[in-house]
Amino acid sequence: MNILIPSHPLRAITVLLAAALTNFAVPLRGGEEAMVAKPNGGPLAAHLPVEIAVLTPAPNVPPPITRRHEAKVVVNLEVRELTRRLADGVEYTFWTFGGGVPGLFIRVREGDVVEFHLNNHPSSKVPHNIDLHAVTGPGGGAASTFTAPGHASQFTFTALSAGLYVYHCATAPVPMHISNGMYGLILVEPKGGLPKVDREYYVMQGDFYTQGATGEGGLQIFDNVKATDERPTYVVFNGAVGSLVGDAALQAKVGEIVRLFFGVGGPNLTSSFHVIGEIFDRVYPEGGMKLVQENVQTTMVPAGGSAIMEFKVDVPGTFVLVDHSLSRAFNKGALGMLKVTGPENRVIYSGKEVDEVYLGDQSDAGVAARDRAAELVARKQEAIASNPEIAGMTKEIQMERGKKVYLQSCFACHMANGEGLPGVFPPLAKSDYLNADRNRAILIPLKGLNGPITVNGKPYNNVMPPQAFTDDQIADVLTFVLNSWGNSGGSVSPKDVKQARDN
Ligand code: HEC
Ligand SMILES: [Cu+2]
Repeated sequence: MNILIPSHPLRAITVLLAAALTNFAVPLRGGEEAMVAKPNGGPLAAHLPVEIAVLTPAPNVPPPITRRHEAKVVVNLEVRELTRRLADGVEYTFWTFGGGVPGLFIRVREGDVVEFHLNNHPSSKVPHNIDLHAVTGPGGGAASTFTAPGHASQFTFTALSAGLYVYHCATAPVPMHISNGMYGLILVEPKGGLPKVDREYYVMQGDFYTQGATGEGGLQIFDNVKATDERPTYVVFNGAVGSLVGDAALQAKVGEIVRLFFGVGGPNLTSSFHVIGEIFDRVYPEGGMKLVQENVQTTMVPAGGSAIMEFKVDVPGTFVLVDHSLSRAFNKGALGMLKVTGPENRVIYSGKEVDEVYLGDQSDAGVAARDRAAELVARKQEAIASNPEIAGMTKEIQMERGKKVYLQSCFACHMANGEGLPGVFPPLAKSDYLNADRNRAILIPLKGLNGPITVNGKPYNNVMPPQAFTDDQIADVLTFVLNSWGNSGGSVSPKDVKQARDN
């Protein structure tokens, strides 16, 4: 994001806040009060037993709810902005509900009163909120949960209607927040619970828009033109190409009934969801609870929608989950696997394996090739790093890259020429504190810094949040700072940063 040229970080937040609110026709205050207060003036659900919700990362699902009464359920969800693998050799800075894409799975029961806490980690760069489609109220909770970095919000809602619902961030620009991975599922179980099955899994499809073409390596950034044109570079299950293949494939045994909780975060594409070689015995279309369709081959799931599929696995083998708009599956990543083990049943299926035809580069051989290639790339990089001529060029490249990182974050507080802000943000220019101890300096962007320090004879006692950058970026920005504005020089390598991070 490059819309902010703040002279102070708080001003940046105010600008964003104003921008976000103008995009909502919902009164912030009024909505909040209406939901928190009860006619009798007492706190909501004071009479109910209190439970802390178990939240799970995909593809896991929290255990079924066995209680047969209502409860007050406390949900704690933390927003983190994290750089992770999107495809082989491709990194992306995801904005996450709980540390991964999709966000943590939430499971409550019809009639439960949900006390929702949205916490935005201090390392985040922008504010976020949450719109849960399970909520009846302004913005699905968005109006009450707008949360700046380092802040926490709370609101309470009653889960009135059973169903499987998408939740997502609704902070402007909304398509960008969703494109960065800000979606997940909340299941409101019907009062009597769902029928018992042997396995439950959580899968969400999402479309991603990177400035580089599909497969182009390195840290990729969000491309707003492609997003607006709905031309994704990746369409994936569970936040990355290959997140459900190889050792990460879903598992089941012959004879078991599998239930998939499937959602589409979007922001733009619908899914023609299909499992190659299976028929869904039952589908709860659109995540609703009233109609159950039987014997379905492919179910259409809208953006911001969901479906539940149940099927018995009768024969062993690898069953491939796809969006049956198949270019997405074979060229953009919307492909996962369910591996079923157990005895053959020649009556149902004769046994000829077709894995290689269907799986292509996601087959076991493909995954092994990927791992071997990654190992060789790492070895090549090591050999390059130890060549002195290349080392000199590396430093220059680092300086330029580091400047970009500096302008993305540090300058908001330490100012464009590292001069700082008297009494508030210490200078990085000619900083005796910085130059005195390189190893200590590496830790500052990694872990943050607070408490009293003295820089160039002047006292500071403020908080610097940890900076959510990759090891490469932190190495680059420190190298840039150490070689700018009269500092002592030297360089920091990604290896140095990794060492500091691990210690
Ligand atoms: C949100 C504001 C903010 C941002 C962004 C920020 N810092 Fe800081 N930084 C501070 C504050 C405040 C301190 C002093 C903390 C204290 O008082 O203990 C500090 C201290 C430091 C120090 C040690 C003191 C000195 O002046 O030498 C270094 C080095 C530093 N920051 C580097 C960075 C780098 C590099 C970045 C970008 C990757 C960065 N900071 C981003 C606020 C910020
Ligand atoms: Cu957001």
